[in-house]
Amino acid sequence: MKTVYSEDHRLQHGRAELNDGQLVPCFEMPRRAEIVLARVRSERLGPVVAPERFGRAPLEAVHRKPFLDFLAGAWAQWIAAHGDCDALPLNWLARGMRPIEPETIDGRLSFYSFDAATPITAGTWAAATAAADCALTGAKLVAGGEGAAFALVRPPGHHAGSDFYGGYCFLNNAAIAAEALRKQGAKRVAILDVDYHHGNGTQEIFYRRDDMLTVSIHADPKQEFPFFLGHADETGEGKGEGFHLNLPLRWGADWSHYGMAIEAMMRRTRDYAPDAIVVSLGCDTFKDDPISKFKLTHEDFTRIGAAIAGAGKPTLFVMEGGYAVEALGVNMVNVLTGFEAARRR
Ligand code: OKP
Ligand code: ZN
Repeated sequence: MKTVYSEDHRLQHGRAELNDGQLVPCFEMPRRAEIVLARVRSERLGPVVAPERFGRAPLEAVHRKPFLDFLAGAWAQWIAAHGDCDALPLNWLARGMRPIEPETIDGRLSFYSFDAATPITAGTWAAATAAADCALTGAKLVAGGEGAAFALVRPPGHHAGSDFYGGYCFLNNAAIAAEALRKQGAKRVAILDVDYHHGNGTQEIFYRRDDMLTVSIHADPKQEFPFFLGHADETGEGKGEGFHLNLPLRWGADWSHYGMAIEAMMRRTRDYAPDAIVVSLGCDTFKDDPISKFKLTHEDFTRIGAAIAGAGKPTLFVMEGGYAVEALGVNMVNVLTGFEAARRR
């Protein structure tokens, strides 16, 4: 399969995030993409192609305009107020407070974000839009009959919602690509999220819709970030009721648990009979991931790819998390080669 990649991901290189009570170097770093690219090349997955530029319209199909305006202009407003250091929020709304957008940059960061792990830097907007363009290029390849494609992107996207950012995510690359696939003729699209963390942004964006199935396997929000979405009883609202499936697993889950969740994910996907699949591909389920508590092995990622191939649908893989950086190339590409090997059978 083709890999869509842009070097512009390097423009997002935040210095620090708040983790376990300390400001630590960002886990979401440029080297993540570089190690995956090296593995794509050494395993001869297929050609690496540059993205086309799609502009604002496909972003506006998923995100609210005021939020996009905020993201595009946040750095300029931050540097005018505080000088050249990464922009992080310091407080958020709680129950009883009013969601009125403040004027100052500190207030606006608080208004549009949900964590202190997602620094806005000079290159954030350029990097995030390049990632969205890669996902959109992948969607175009898949809509054009490619069978499968891989958008090798960072920053990731699945925590970004219609009007909020957080969890290292600014624009929801997978959601933007899924919406583009709908506009290019797919009647139903399934978004399968196998990142360790719940895809809260993706779910929020499509929660009232029945033309997008969302399925997420993730650490139980009673134990894990993002904490406030991803429970098993969340199944959709309005006509979206029954088109959103959450499969939370407890800390310590290994293939004996994860494999059953993958089977449930693929059963629901087959019932839905989508015209295309978008995979939010996180490999932070790996046993050595520094911020996660699942126990998947290198081989388990091959199994995930094979299971997804079983649906037999045009499939776009969009990179999300994975912070055991040295192992990330092997784990990501194992999913993709596992998919291709199973599809050839
Ligand atoms: C982004 B993606 C753990 C803190 C978690 C944010 C995690 C964002 C994950 N001590 N901080 O889903 O991989
Ligand atoms: Zn994750």
